[in-house]
Amino acid sequence: MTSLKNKIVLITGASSGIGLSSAHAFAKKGAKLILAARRIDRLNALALNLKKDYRSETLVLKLDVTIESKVSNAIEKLPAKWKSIDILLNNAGLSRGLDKLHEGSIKDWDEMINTNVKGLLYVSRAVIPFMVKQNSGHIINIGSIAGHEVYPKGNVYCATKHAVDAITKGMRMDLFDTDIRVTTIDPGMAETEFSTVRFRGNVNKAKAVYTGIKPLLPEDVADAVIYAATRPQNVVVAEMILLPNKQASSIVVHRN
Ligand code: NDP
Ligand code: 8X3
Repeated sequence: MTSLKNKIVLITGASSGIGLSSAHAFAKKGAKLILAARRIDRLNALALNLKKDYRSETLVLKLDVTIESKVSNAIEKLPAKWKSIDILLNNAGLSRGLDKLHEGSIKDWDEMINTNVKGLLYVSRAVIPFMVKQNSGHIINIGSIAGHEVYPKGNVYCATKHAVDAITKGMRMDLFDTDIRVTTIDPGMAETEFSTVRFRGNVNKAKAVYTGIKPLLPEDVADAVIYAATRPQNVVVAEMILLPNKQASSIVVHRN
């Protein structure tokens, strides 16, 4: 098993959902955490909780992953003792809208592409050179079942997650001669703020997504992340698709 004690873990999108649950799970294992997102108040509250619950050392980073100059600057300016990141959890992401392509909002498309694809690339481009220099590290991307299948009106969101799948495979090939590991964890329906963000605060519409099914909890996804991160160094969990029971594919869902 790989111990996570004192490992430095950078989590993007740590202010909510899967990122927040992963922060707790890594902290419980004794990791030191760089918590990144745009909502700094939430990150500060999380850092306090982690300190209280696990005596964790954390660094809070206000970061919008869509702004390349800010990303590279933030990573470059990390204090020396935080620079050697052991695990990068590329989790920040979102969906906006659920529309037929020819009726979709270009602003929504830009936001999804800028966050889920370009944001993940910017953070990876900034962090991986340090990993290559130290010849160790683990990149864990949060993809999606939507990176394996397309569902009606999911067009651009699915495209961004297919891109994450391609980028993950590319990363693994480009790093194959190093000791760096690359993983993608690809969940199906997980109840987080994801659907509230997708439907711009329409809570009823968001709740309806999970009606009659027991979705994944963000803790379930965090569990899978920890599983991948703690395998022995000779083992790479390349890809893990995680579905709630009674979801057989993006659109085949049995609801009570
Ligand atoms: P949440 O909405 O609960 O969390 C999303 C996180 O991403 C927030 O912490 C948010 O932080 C962060 N984020 C969004 N945009 C940016 C940005 N520009 N810069 C920095 N951080 C950003 O949703 P989930 O936890 O569900 O989503 C996490 C990941 O899981 C996403 O990549 C999503 O696509 C993926 N996923 C989710 C599934 C689900 O059903 N929930 C299933 C499969 C995959 P802030 O707003 O503070 O910046
Ligand atoms: C999130 C899961 O099915 O809503 O990636 O696209 S889904």
